[in-house]
Amino acid sequence: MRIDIISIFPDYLAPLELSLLGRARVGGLIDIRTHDLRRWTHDRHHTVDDTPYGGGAGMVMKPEPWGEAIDSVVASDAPTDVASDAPTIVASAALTPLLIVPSPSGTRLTQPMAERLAAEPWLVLACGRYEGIDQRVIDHYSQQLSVEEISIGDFVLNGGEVAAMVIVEAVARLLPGFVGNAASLTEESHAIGGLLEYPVYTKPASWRGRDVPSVLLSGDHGKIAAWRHEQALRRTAKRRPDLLHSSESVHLSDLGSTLMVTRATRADAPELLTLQRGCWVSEAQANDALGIPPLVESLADVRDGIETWTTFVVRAGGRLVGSARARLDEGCWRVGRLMVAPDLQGRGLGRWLLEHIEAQAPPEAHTFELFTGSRSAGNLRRYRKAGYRASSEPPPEPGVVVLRKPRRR
Ligand code: 6GU
Repeated sequence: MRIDIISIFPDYLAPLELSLLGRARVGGLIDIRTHDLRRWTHDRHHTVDDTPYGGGAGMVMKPEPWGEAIDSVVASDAPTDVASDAPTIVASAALTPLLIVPSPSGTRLTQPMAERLAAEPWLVLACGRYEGIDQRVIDHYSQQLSVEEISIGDFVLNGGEVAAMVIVEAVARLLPGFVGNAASLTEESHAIGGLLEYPVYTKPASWRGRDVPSVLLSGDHGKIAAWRHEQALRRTAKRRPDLLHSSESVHLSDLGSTLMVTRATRADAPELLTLQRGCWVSEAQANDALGIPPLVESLADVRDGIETWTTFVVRAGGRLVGSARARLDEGCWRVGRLMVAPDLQGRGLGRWLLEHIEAQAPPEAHTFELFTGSRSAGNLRRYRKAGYRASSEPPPEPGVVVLRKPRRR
């Protein structure tokens, strides 16, 4: 990935040379180039700001230096394959960067946003100072590039540089190869079901009279997982109740017990049959299709399904409350039979299951695919929100819509 950062204080960005980020730069994983905006001024004082039209306090950054700077960076050589130091050959259409303008008035940076940015080949960050950059710069580049104004939180900094460093760090660490242990990425705060991370402990077992919670020394991994989950929920409820109430999180506390997710076995077939019938009635009614497979399959069919698909079941206090399955078909991870018990719908469990089944895709999978009834408005909305878009492929059967989403690495 290439990242260009334009600022009147390029020295402010020196920490980007340190630690893991510095190593990723030296190793060629990421090509960060900083630029001094004043290079694109032409007066003796290298003026970059002026008073605001309409009056008011503070200064506004002039459009001309920004225009020249961004034009020059965008027109510079396309991102290079820094690992080999050889320029990447860009076929026909020239690569254009995503332009990011850090601003307290921007959209708030979130982990899903960082993940989306990490999939871009080239980012240009334009760090404003003072009261901001003349709006015409943003309007002008919005016509030729994707432009995003991004805030890192509800507070005000003196300029975009620190925010740019926050954005760069949040994005760079998601690049494949940035951190050795990929599991440490998926288990951290905001990555699992929208919950904050549980508290962690290391040796010694007793410190200044405080003991590590005994469950962590028990060696019982089931109990440890349940305890950590409980702690994560408590923390989230106390510190960030907004996360529990957002549709992104699994509102597990309402389910009255810890959820257990396991690979389905033949023994799950009877309950799965019951659950899928309960779940597909409304789908069948909405689409006027009472003969759909989930409603008419026999117990033997469900057993066969478990054996031919990677199937997961979710249990709450022993009760089977959800399931999803998938299998690989020519690079496509086909997801199906996503279901949540009717009385537990609307709490994010379906979304969690979808993310879980997506995460099981083998490395060869480049696309996720699923389908739903063309009149199942709720499903269509939920899948759209999860990044799926209708595909132009002919549907496997009439009355359904095939939805796809490219896999993000
Ligand atoms: Cl991106 N810039 C500035 N100046 N202040 C901020 C911010 C950005 N995000 C939060 N506060």
